[in-house]
Amino acid sequence: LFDGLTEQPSDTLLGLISAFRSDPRPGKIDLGVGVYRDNEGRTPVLRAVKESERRLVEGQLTKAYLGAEGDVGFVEALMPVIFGLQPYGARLCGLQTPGGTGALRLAAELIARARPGARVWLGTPTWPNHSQIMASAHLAIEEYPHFDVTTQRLRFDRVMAAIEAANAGDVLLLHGCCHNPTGADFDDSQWIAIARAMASRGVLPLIDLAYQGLGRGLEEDVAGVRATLDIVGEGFIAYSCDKNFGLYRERVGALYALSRSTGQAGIVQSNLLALARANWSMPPDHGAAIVRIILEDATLAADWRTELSDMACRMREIRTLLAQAKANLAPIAHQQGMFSTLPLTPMMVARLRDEQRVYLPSSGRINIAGLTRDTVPAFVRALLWLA
Ligand code: PLP
Ligand code: TYF
Repeated sequence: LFDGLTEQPSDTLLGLISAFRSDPRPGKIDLGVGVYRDNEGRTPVLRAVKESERRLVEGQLTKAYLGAEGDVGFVEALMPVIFGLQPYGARLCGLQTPGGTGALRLAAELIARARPGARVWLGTPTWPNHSQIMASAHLAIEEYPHFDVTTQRLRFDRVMAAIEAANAGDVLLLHGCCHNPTGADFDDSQWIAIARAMASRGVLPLIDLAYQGLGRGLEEDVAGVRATLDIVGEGFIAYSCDKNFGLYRERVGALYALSRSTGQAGIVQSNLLALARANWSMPPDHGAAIVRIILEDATLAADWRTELSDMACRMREIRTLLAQAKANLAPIAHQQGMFSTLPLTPMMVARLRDEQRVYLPSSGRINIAGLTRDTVPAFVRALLWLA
């Protein structure tokens, strides 16, 4: 049975975690996997999450099955956070998924089922899992450059050209905010232009929203998402709560689909539920219940917003410090969220690791939250040493 298998590469990002851990050198800096860290280098459980979990443990009376849609209260409580107070009524359906990854997987399978010949357009560089997930769902992938790492310029012209080249029914995968791995987001007027072009070409948006609130702010970060759905009138949001609630290993996500009519939305939902049953049957409950309890309690929700905004603020401060410390890091101050990608070769990345104790993936991506006020100077010195 297993004779036909060949060895597969491991995830290089996740591999960095163990490489960093086993390095005994003091003063080592980890800019690898995308996990938020505070100014002391810790990834603490958020205050509101701790309190919500305490209430959950005390108040939960049963662990009986919920169903393929997961925690409906969670799915609904997130809606105003993502879509605002004028959502789309019954044209919008959604279900809980195992992380944003599960949401992307389900969207991909629904696209393959609804439109077998559809192509998915990916702006590169992007999160490596995007192409794996689309390929696993047997979707054809088309790539175009989203960002030029050498010049640190967003290629808005190329996304517009991709939409022009797409067929009606193709899908454009967009990062809702805090682009992984470049931090290069569209501005509000670019979002509107992209959405109008998609609407006129019949191209469908699949928006990966994994970092809401970690960029400019909870509302600001979804302005482009909302404009796109308003203008195109149809599309998917693959949502992750794993970064903005710090729940990573709990695997908390949701997939929302906006349809053209309420009748169509019912059919879409029934297909999503059938696909979920064939994949994981039902999503894990704990993390979604934590998020629901927070969002349904005004005090806990306010505390979550404060702590989230503190995290975003800290990353903006690091961005400013980097931009001030070295002229060619200036673009970092205008990028959003947890990541930027520096024009470093794999050889340079290896030298940074071996000789300067700085860990990052060979792509040159840095996790901004891996730096603190105190370690920015050492990192900048390491970059100057390279040159
Ligand atoms: N999309 C992007 C761009 C991500 O960086 C991540 C991070 O893991 C995800 C989706 C998936 O999130 P989750 O960990 O909830 O599956
Ligand atoms: O890009 C990152 O670092 C995060 C975490 O297979 C991650 O999105 C990385 C790799 C992976 C799953 C999550």
